[in-house]
Amino acid sequence: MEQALEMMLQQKFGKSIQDASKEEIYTALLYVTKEKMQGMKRNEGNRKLYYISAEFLIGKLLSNNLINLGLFEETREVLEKHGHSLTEIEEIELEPSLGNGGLGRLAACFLDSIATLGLEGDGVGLNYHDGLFLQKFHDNKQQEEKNPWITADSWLNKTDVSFEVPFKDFTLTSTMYDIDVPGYNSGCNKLHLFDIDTIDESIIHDGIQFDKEDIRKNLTLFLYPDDSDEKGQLLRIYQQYFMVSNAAQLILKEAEAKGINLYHLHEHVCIQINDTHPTMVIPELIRLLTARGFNIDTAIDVVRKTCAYTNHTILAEALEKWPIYYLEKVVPHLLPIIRELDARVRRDFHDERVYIIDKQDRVHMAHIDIHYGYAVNGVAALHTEILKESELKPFYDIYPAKFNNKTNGITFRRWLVHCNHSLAEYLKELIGPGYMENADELEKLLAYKDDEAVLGKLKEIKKNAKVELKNYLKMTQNVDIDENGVFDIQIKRLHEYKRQQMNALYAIYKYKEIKKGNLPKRPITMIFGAKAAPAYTIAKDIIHLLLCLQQLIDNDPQVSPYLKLVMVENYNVTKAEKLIPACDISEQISLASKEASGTGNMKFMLNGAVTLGTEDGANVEIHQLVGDENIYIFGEKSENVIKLYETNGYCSADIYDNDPMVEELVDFIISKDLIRIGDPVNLGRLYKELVSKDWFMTLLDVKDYIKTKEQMLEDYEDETAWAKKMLVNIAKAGFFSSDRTIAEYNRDIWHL
Ligand code: H53
Repeated sequence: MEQALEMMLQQKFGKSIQDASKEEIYTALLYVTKEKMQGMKRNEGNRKLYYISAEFLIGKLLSNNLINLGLFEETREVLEKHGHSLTEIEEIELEPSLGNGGLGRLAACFLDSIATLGLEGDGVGLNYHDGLFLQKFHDNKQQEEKNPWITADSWLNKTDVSFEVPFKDFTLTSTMYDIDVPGYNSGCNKLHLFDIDTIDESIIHDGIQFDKEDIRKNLTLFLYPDDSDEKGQLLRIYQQYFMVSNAAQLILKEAEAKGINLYHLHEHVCIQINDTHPTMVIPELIRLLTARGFNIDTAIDVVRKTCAYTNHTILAEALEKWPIYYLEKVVPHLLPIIRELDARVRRDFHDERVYIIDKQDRVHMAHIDIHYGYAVNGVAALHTEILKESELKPFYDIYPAKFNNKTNGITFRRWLVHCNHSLAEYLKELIGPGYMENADELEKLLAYKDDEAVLGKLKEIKKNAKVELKNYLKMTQNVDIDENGVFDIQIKRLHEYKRQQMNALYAIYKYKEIKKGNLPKRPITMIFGAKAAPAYTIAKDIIHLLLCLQQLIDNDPQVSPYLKLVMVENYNVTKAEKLIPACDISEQISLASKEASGTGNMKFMLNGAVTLGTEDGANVEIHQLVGDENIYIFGEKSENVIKLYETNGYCSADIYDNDPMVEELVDFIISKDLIRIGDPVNLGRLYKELVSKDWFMTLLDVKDYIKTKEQMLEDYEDETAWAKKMLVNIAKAGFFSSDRTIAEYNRDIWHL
């Protein structure tokens, strides 16, 4: 590495490591790493996977690639020898925000594990120039700015692969960019990102505004452009079709190059449809096969044996239904095929709940996936049960064999080895390096459950991580936190079902308690990180409430020594990597039944945080693994929540009117204290929402939540008992390795 780096620095900048700037060292490292990856063997198999996804939240790649190439330690040492630190060099890399949350990060973890298991599988997505918006806080409100990440020197490799993508009024020519995906101790795959050459970043003005109709200039500008109006929704259809038409053409091109008989395509190719965004790949592939002479029956049959679908949500709003009229405006050539697919369903099943086109002339994308794919999976045990027993029951009744569960996972290379290097090293010392490839070996840690020295060391590692976070927050946001406090962290997309608003009510509770003189035994540091979709009004109101609370607490000398609330600006993968190792209490407080899985919950436990959660998503499996002693569960169970929805049995106003404690907490949102700081429109709207609607049942669970968190804070004071909980959480996290998840996908669905 030292030699390679020296040579690259000479070649690019005519400098030695000694004289080079951080930027120059970063660039040289980038190219050294790229060269190494180009020299790697590509994974090969009998059947190749194409993982199509609107999001790939890959994060910064330098360290991750170095780890997987086995060069991480060496690079650290070389840099240190010359007075640099890899952490500092890494700061120079811009994070590609090609995803929003769990869905996109899961896709990135999966690419890592697919390559690591030596499977042949490439990702296919879009090369968004500005990714998800950059979040800034101004006047205690979120502002959106553009978030460019593509620079002259980047991980992208331009290829000469290009396709013609036909839309109603014009045809676009694509360019394919590749990012190498090296496996850990294994071969290499690729992430293919499609783009067009005519994108014009200069059309963006006033934050993230742009002309939504100028498709040639805007197609791959942003991930999830504002779709609160028709123009925005049409743009999403343009993006989705562009993504899948390129994917389908790439798949056929590669198959033909390998000499595969397309009538046997399914024996050589498998397509994973990640959520409904890539659904149009089904009619598109049928279209392309019929254009090559297939009759429609055979085309449908081959495609059905090729495509599999992962569902990531039961929220109706996230299950896409596109008006036919939109599809007609963008991709009229797909409509005859979609109508044919619907006609076949109507012929075979007399149940309008499973039709593809509904009475309002909307196309249900998930229905296409389920009828015309060969596998459907949920992402955690409870989620899959809910799909089978309620959300998708009519489909499960028709195709029981298609349904299966694949509990999500995370790559330990990024979420332990990279983000918490000292914990990873200590574990290696204690139980050997085997856990890096076989995560189940983490259980060996259980042998040290009563070992004071080991527990002490775990505490020390946590403390150091807190100090690092403290320094980072000071440097980036100029906020001060106390490393002796308990760190309580909720970082995830801002959504009412995830209930950041319930956590805000806890902050209000604690604020009032401290005002009354009921002081906590040690300072409590509540940390939030979340972006709200630009058009999601209530989510933005929740951010406003949190920022106002932050200011209120900071300015109150009576409260601030005991309570701190920090909203981390522009929460992203890089920030998650700093926050997770420092966490004591992991907030996983979604309304039971609504969080399909969650993956942050897994990252936190792996890093020794204890979960405060509802019986939702993968929390259920975490609970089973660690046992009652090592997790704090509260709130209504999912069966009851589902019943409440079915019977319209929940009325937040009843709780508000009859419970003085709840009333007091909610009223604080529009109290003089807060209105003085904040915007009465935002705070008033949020107050009203909670009292008169509260669709995600905050008030139902808030008291149990507060009680359970108080218990947790009390238990935290028994340091040895708490350290044992940390140890058990780490030891039991092995199940959540994405290597396990991917091995299951391959065993049950992909057969690569
Ligand atoms: O997907 C994660 C789950 C999580 C779920 C998330 C998700 C998105 O991030 C975006 C859209 C969507 O439909 C689902 O909310 O529970 O862990 C990966 O499966």
